[in-house]
Amino acid sequence: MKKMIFLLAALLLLATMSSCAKQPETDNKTSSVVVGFSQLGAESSWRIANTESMETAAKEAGFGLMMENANQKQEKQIDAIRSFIAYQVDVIVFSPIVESGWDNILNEAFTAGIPVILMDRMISNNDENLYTTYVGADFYAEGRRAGEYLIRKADAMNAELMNIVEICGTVGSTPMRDRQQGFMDAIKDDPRFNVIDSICGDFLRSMGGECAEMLLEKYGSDTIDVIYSHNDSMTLGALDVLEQQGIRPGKDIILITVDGEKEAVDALKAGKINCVVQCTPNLGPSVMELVRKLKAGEKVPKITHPDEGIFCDFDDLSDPAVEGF
Ligand code: GYE
Repeated sequence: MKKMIFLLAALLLLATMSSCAKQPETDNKTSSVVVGFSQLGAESSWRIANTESMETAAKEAGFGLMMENANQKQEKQIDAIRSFIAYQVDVIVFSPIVESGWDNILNEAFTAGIPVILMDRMISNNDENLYTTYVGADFYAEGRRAGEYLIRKADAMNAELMNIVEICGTVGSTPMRDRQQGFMDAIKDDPRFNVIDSICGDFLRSMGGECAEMLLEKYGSDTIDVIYSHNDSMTLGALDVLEQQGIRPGKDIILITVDGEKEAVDALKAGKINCVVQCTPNLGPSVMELVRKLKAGEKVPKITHPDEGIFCDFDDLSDPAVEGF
C-alpha cells in the first residue's frame, strides 16, 4: 500500500513538472511490483522482439513495467536508471549498450538498495556488487559455434584457403567483443583461414550494406570467400548488396550470421545464408522469474544463459524446428 501511494505521488509529481524527462510508461500502475526497464534502442529485429518479450512477460507476471528506450545513447540509459531510482522501483533491469561507464549510476542504485538485473549485455566492471544477476546469451560460445561451422564447411568443400571478412556489432559491446573472440579462437590454429578485414556495422541493416559495399570495392568478390557478420540485420543488408552486384550469397560467398530472425532463417532455407547461430531475444520470462525470486527473498544465480544452437546448410531445413523469431 505504501508503495502504491508513493508511486501515485511520484507519478503526480512528474506530471506537474513540465521540464522533467518523459514519464516512463507504466503498463500496470496498481501492481505491487514495479520494474524499471532501460532498453538500449531499436536497432534490429532482435531488439524489437526483445522489447516485446519484456512487455508480454511483465504483463503475464502482473508486474508494472516502466520502460524507457534510449535510442542507442548511453546518457539516456543513465538518465532512465536515475529516474527509476527516484521512483524507488522494486527492480531495475537494463541492457547496457556498451560495457564501460556504469560505475557511478550502479553505485547509486546499490546505495538506494535496488537490485539490478543485467539483461542481454554485460558490464565490464569487476565489482560483482554492482549488479545482482545477469541473464543473456553466452556470446563467446556463439562466436565459437560460428567458427566451428566454418571448419566443417571448409572440410566439406575441401578448401585450402578461405579469406574471411568480419562485419562487427557495436564497438565496446559484449556481443561484439565475445562473438569476435569466440570465432577467432575457434579458427586460429587452422592455417586455411585468413581474416583479411574486420569493420564495424553497429548492428544496423543499413550499415551492413555499406560495409559489404566497401569490402567488395576494396577486395573484390573473387577474394572474399566468407562474410562473418555479428547479427542478422547487418547480414541481410550485406546480402542485398551482394545480390545487387550479381554475386550469389551462400554460393559465391559463404554467409555466417548470428540471431535467427525469421528473414535470416528463410534466407538460409533459400540457400542464401549458410549458417545462422541462434541468439534468443525471448528473455522476458527469465527476467520476470528472477524479479519474482528477488521479491520473495529467494536466492538467484549470478548468471543465466539460455540454451542455444545453430541452424545451417548441413541440417534438414524442412524440419519445422528450423524456424526464426
Ligand atoms: O544480436 C543484435 C542486437 O545484444 C544480443 O544486439 C544483442 C544483439 C543482437 O542489436 O541483433
